[in-house]
Amino acid sequence: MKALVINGPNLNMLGIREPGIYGSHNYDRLVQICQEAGAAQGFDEVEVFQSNHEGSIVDKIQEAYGKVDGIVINPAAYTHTSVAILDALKAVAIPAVEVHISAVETREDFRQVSYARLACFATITGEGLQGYAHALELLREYLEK
Ligand code: CA2
Repeated sequence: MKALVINGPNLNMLGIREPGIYGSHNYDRLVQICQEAGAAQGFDEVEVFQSNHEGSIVDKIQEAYGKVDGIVINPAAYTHTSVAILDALKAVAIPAVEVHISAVETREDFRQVSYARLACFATITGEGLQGYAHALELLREYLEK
């Protein structure tokens, strides 16, 4: 079983600013959490990808078709704007979990909209970086059924 974790714009800047919202750990720690949690859940491989570019994220989702069993995605700011990422997730129809580090539901109005959520079977918010481990657990449970 292979899982793909996709992170959107600015998540590579984690730990540099806004620790009150996103915590003090950096992006390398996020990658480590995903790889450790993936192994603990029995995934053979967990690829962790980050891009600041919408089209690169769409390309990555398309490339996953036929190669990846499940996706964990934090589209970051593109969560609230990108029909292209939603359409790519729908096109490949790979089981997907949406994850947000912060509790987006308690933040600004513009963060209340999620396009990607419409193609995901679960959403995790407000659990910090451990939300990625939770997402991989939900993905493994879903794939086992
Ligand atoms: O809570 C999340 O995981 C978000 O997806 C993070 C995005 C934000 O636009 C979403 O509304 C919620 C932001 C990603 C990274 O932003 C940083 C900002 C300052 C310093 C470091 C990262």
